[in-house]
Amino acid sequence: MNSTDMDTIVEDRLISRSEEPVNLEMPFASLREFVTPNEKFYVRCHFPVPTIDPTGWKLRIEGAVSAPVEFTLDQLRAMPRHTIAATMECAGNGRSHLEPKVKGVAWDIGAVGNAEWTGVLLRDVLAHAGLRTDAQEVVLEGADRGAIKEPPRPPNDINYARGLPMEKASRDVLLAFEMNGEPLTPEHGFPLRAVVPGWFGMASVKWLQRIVVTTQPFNGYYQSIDYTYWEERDGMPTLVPLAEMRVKAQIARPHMGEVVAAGQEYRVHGAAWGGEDDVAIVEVSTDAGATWKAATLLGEPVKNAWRFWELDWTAPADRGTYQLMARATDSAGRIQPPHRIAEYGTYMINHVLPIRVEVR
Ligand SMILES: Nc1nc2c(c(=O)[nH]1)N[C@H]1C(S)=C(S)[C@@H](COP(=O)(O)O)O[C@H]1N2
Ligand SMILES: [Mo]
Repeated sequence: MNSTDMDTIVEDRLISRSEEPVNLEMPFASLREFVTPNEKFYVRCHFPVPTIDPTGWKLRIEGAVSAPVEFTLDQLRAMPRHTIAATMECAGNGRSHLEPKVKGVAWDIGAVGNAEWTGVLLRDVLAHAGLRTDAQEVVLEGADRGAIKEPPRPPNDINYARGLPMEKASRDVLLAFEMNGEPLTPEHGFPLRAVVPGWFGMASVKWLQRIVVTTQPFNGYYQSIDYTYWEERDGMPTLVPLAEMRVKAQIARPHMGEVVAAGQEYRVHGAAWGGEDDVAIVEVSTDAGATWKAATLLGEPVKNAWRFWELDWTAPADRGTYQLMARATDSAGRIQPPHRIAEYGTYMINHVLPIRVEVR
């Protein structure tokens, strides 16, 4: 093994964060493929994975529509299909790095992946049902259900459900039956899931069974109690449902605590993504944030997908502990914050994360 491979053997297997419900993350240091293979794509579930028989399964559309309709899987597959790329990041990705420690799945930085999703547009399905003029939101309901354990909690079992504003729902949301050319696996939402491009993962409801068009904002559990953050509106802190992803660059190599040989030529690389805007700049600091250098963005930008980047670094001749950092800026000029933003609670962890490297 030459020195470039020192301490760089990383397994491809997903890391288990919990068994029931199943939560798995990708070892981010194993980042190689622009399109994350299905078996390397993180899994985030709130309840046990439901077993769904596709022959009896139907998607029901109801609420503020001309008439309720149902679609079988075959009917959906016969509609005009679209394939889109979308990077999906769990809003809690990076949580284990928060100080002080907070509750929730203790993700490292691998609760993110990029896939090609095939399915039908939500707006085509809504058009079949006919939207009423007073339609305001689109609530997506999954087939998975269970009890919430921590108060404040609804007294009975609930289904996982999330609402979307009509503007987003009728623009680019996909109802996907395929992930990277394969039927969805049970963990990723078989037979049908939503893919909400540019938004944190919680919006992309899996195991879809029902769509309810509402005339009022939906205030379900995962919209009001969980998956919210504090935003200052008219001078008042207001609870707002999480939505768009925040611009972020992550370093895949070196990984936290990696040992690098003194004076070694090292390729620092990783991925960057944001919400609905493209990544414009990635900068890297190899001196704990004192100075920054532009990294090279690789390939061409793909709408709603992450962008790989790299920077050649010569490890210092002096042994010691060094801190590497990456930060991204999107095309709207938004940049990663240097420090944690308290209002984000246990979510939207996009402040600059120092990666400690041991130079020997
Ligand atoms: N029905 C349902 N949909 C869901 C969830 C869930 O628990 N149930 N988890 C959400 C969250 S928090 C994330 S991050 C993504 C993860 O999708 P994945 O497991 O395919 O990576 O699914 C979302 N959709
Ligand atoms: Mo998530």
